[in-house]
Amino acid sequence: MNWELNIRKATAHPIVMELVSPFQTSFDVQHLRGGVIVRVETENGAIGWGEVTADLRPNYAYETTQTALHILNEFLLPNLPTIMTPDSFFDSWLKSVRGHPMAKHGLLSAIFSAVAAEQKIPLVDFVKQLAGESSRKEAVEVGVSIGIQPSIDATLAAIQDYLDDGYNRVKLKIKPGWDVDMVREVRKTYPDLVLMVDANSAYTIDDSPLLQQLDQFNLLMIEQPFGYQDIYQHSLLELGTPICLDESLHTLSDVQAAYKLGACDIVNLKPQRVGGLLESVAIYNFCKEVGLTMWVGGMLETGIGRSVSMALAALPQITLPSDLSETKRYYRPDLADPPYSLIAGTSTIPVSSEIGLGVTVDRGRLLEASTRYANITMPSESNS
Ligand code: OSB
Ligand code: MG
Repeated sequence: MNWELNIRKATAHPIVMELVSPFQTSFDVQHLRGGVIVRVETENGAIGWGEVTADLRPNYAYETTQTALHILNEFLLPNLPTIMTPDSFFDSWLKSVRGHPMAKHGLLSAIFSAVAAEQKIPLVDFVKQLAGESSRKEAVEVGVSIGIQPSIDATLAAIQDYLDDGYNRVKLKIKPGWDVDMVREVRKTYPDLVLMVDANSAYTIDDSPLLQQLDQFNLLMIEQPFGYQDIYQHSLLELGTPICLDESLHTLSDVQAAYKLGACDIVNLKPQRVGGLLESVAIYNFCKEVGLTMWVGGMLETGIGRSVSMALAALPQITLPSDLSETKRYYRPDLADPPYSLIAGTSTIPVSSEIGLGVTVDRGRLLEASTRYANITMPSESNS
């Protein structure tokens, strides 16, 4: 695929979004989500948008809203090549910044959605071409990720609400003290539910006997039981339940190492965590070649980031349900329209066929979200 992009202006807008309900994981309880929205404008007048999901606190990953702003404003944006071509992404510009994958993903998303806008094609078809695929889905199979609840009853009620909405795959967050007994109760009530758990790195190899008890519950997978940078210890874990890696996989090379060591059966392909769509597509093609199963992870992103993740999840070899739920489950209102919603009676969400990003950013709501960011001084005071 050939294209050339001439960027006139690129800006980064920090945001704080208010979640419709708090989201609790093994590492945090979240009421607010920080991030940065990137906007690019081309010489031809096309607009592209992207989202950096780096949060107010460095707990899922080391990046924060402020580090992303710093990397974008001081390094990536001032040195943007004036003319971009497919090859120029691998030149010294992107490589000159080590790490900071979420900042890079936000900027690359804005660039690619501007390219799609100029080419007058939906982003999903741009991603399809980037991956070298000849087809893509019209709708994406999705599940819902449910945070740690105050009680078993609250967990069962939350599950029932989402099943009523139409979701048919549920992911439950677990942590030490909130695992085997909780899952047992859920299984009793929902013997046939497609169910999985995500530990967000809360366990160590010494917990292996406890994790083995989860094998009796017929889980689709267990996501990221061990350290956020670990691959080796995951390879030592003997489980009947398939192991999925999230936090540990930062690059294609990590995925290759995990595959070779037998550390993961399933890949959570999260574009934010691997530095954008280019690395995502490289990982996608490796997994396709060796037969590793994939799905696309979420980071409570707004419709802007979600459009990009939806485009990735529309690739044919993403065969498991992705963590890309309905917009109303995160933000009311979102920063972009229209909201993503389930097709009634299914657990699928249609991919946008609009030209470019696929959603329209509401400038007023973006300004409100930026004002919320400006009014936050200490994340530790205001985020809980
Ligand atoms: O571990 O997959 C995760 C949210 C933020 C950071 C990490 C994770 C998550 C989720 C929610 O599980 C996924 C979503 O619905 O966006
Ligand atoms: Mg996860």
